[in-house]
Amino acid sequence: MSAAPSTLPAPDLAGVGRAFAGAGDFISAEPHGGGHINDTFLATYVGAAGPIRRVLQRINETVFRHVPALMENVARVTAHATDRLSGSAGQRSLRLIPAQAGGFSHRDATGGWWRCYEFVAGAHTEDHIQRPDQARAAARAFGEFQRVLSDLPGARLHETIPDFHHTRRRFEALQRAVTADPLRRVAAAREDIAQAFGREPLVDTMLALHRRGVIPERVTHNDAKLGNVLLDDVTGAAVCVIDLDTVMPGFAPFDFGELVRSGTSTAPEDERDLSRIGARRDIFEALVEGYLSAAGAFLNAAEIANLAFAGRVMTYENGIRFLADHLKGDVYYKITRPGQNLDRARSQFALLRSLEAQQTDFEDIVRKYAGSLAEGDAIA
Ligand code: GN1
Ligand code: MG
Repeated sequence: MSAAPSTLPAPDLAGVGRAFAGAGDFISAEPHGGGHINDTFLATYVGAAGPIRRVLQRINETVFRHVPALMENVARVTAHATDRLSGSAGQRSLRLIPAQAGGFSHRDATGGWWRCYEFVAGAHTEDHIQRPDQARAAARAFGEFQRVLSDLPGARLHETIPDFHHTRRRFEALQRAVTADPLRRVAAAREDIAQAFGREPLVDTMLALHRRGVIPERVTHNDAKLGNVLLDDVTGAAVCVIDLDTVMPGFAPFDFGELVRSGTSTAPEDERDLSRIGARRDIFEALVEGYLSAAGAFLNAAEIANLAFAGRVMTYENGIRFLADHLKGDVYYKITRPGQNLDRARSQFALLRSLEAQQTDFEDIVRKYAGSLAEGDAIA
């Protein structure tokens, strides 16, 4: 679930398909995958050696305002990751196909921006973590993704959505929504707003650790969930991290935290029966094991010490985003029934309470897999 998809005119897929470099003759393209933000198509070409498939994607400019900057990020990140992962038997990187006219994007006659990726065969996505092996695979994949990008050379990446995980700014947005109350929804959400405001201490900790030089800025994915990893059809192993539009500067623990938020709950994101919501310990443990097996080598002690905490922050941040959107009239997250964003906010706060209740245990799990943490790195 996510921002509303684009409502652009039906694309000239053949024209778009031909705009990218040499795969033979364009045959056809059909909608592909379950993404809610961009429009994605699987295209078939026929080349000298037989059929070739590619992924064509129209980028949602309502969500991503500055496509050239976004594409510069994606091109740098995929080139570097491809280089770092080449020769390894495990994970690979998405690879962009150049446009015939140069660069990696094509602007169609209606002004829409397109890009083209190599198709990764023999792999699929799964929406929700149900088993520890999925959690381990996904967390390892994002750890590996961060690891190979930890030495990305050159300038800081562009912020494709400014302040995306700036929890203080998200908190301020909620405050503004409460004050404006454009749809008179505040009265019925008093309890939820009180929960949100009562947890304000969660807001600044990571930012303060960053300002003190304790938590570094790195290249992070920023939407780390199982659904953004291609899994091998046969073995279930992670093959490739996808959905790279939000790859930008961030804090490594927040990717882990987003895996915790999106993956540990016993119930769906919009569950209304709060008694059904809890954070699964077995999934949390598998996330820690998988993530640290890849990222443990480059993270500093403070980042590791704040992994469990980051799970609480990301759960809180998503909760206040859903709540603010409910108060504003569901302008960002699509809903399929009235009150769904309020339900989502409530489910996030219920998950947060469960994470809080298991805080000591979960921090012990991190310590167990991290070996010894340096003294003095406060677990917030
Ligand atoms: C959106 O579309 P999806 O599910 O990958 C959102 C995430 C939220 C998530 C909550 C660009 O992601 O930040 O965590 O919904 N992505 C954007 O379900 O806002
Ligand atoms: Mg996605």
